[in-house]
Amino acid sequence: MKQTHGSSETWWKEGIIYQIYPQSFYDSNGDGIGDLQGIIQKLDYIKSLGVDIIWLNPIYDSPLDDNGYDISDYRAINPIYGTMDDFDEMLEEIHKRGLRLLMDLVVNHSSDEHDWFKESRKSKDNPYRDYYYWRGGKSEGPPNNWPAVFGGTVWEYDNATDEYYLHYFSKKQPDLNWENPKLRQEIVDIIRWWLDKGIDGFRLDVISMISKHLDFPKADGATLGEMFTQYYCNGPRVHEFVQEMYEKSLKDYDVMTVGEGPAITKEIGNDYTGQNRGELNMIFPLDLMFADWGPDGRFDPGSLDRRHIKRYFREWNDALGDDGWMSVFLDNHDFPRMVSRFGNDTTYRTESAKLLLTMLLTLRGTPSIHYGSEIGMTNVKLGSIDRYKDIESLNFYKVAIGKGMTDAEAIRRIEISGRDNVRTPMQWNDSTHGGFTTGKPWLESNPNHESLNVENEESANNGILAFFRQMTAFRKANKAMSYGVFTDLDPEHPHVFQYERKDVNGWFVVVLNMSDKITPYELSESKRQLLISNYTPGSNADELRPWEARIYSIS
Ligand code: ISL
Ligand code: CA
Repeated sequence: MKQTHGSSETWWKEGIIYQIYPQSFYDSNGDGIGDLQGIIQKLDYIKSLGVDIIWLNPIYDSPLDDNGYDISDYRAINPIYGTMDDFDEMLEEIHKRGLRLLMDLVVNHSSDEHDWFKESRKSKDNPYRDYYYWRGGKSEGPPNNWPAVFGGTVWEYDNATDEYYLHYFSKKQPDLNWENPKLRQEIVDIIRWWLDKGIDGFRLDVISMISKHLDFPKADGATLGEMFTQYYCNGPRVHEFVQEMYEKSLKDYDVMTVGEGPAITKEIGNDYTGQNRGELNMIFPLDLMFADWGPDGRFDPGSLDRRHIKRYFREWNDALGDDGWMSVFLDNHDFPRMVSRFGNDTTYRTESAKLLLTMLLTLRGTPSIHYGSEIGMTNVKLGSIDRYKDIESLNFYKVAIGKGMTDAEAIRRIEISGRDNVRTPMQWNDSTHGGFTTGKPWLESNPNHESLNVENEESANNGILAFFRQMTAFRKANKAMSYGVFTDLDPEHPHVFQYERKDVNGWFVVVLNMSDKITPYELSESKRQLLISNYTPGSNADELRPWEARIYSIS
């Protein structure tokens, strides 16, 4: 990871990330679970999209309490996905096609089934005791009153030693103690082990949470969002830890890193990614993903003013300047499908999916596309709780029903915000389960696979897939899309996003009508030539049709 940030050119600024949720991509052996051989079989398809970097959600050994974000062995492949030989073959096939592979590094916590934790819980003087946070209770209760992200408290009582251990997420995800230099060395060793295998980088899960406020103060009535900013994230030693990790491992390799985590705000984005920091190459800023949540978080969804989306990109762009870098994304395995959340997934699904892809591929930052977005996959309505799989939704349901919420209301909220929306099987064709598996899928396929699928898209001329390929090619052909200065040309408009990208290589104006409404709109540049649009050119250039997206080149 050479520290070539700022305006200097490098592959990870020009690349396009394609995210694969391994469980849901393609099942090669009929057990209902996507696997590594399945990914290998689809690499030609992935290559055909014009993307460059595959980001794979965790595939390590894991009891799957949180679908792999609970790792029990950092150097083993979960047998449901295949073997280490399959992995090596996959990596080779990826590289053969000129693609790269990012792995997900989950080192804020491990699984409670990791050997370290099994040892740690045995006794207070076990050599692994300090790999985790153990604290005594206070007057018959836990050490403090902090809420866990997936419900309940962050402290779990353990009988064996009569103490509590810390877990910001589920109780099967105990937090690793980064204060312990031995633990930090273990992580460096794991990173080097994978990099020596030849992978091309990491997405670092909740990296903003690895340093704790060790006094664990009592928090009064704070929401989860407030807990993130005040206590859980950006702890006192976080930068020291990330810098040490970089120094001892990443800096010796030409790989990329993208850091994820709540509360990485605009004010501190460059502390993580600034070119002289010796930390990360880029971040996934999450604030837009949380922007329409109410005080009760994810399952308290509200609506979002389009101006907020514009402001998010504008302000992050200004904040990072020429120093840091970000990835541009509108969904991932944690947040609803972008076309359902930011577009219109019924009347204008095709138009709005294309508009959102246009936005992703013309902003400043490395685009990250979640599998299925290239065909406009949508949220799913499964209707009853026994059909949902995600721990976060299941825990929410239990608590909500316990507090008196009706089943219908709880399901409604899960249908809007739950993470299973973005984890349904990839829709390859119109056969049973969308051609994802010949068996019974681990999570039901979205019934709309009957019409919405890759095969249909491949044969459609004006499909979303063809448009996506056109857009990736456009981005590749024009370096101004990677490096050009971004300027929001109309910050005040309630739903039209008009911006330019400009450098010595080119000058482009992008116009996006983020609305169901026909919108009269006068363009600011007159010497323009229309290059790409999600509609056939109309007679009236000064009127934007619903979800119309246009890219002009300016002379
Ligand atoms: O979705 C959230 C809360 O409802 C976020 O706070 C989310 O938990 C946060 O973005 C961290 O996500 C990552 O770490 C989690 C894992 O469940 C997610 O899948 C992962 O992306 C714990 O490892
Ligand atoms: Ca399988």
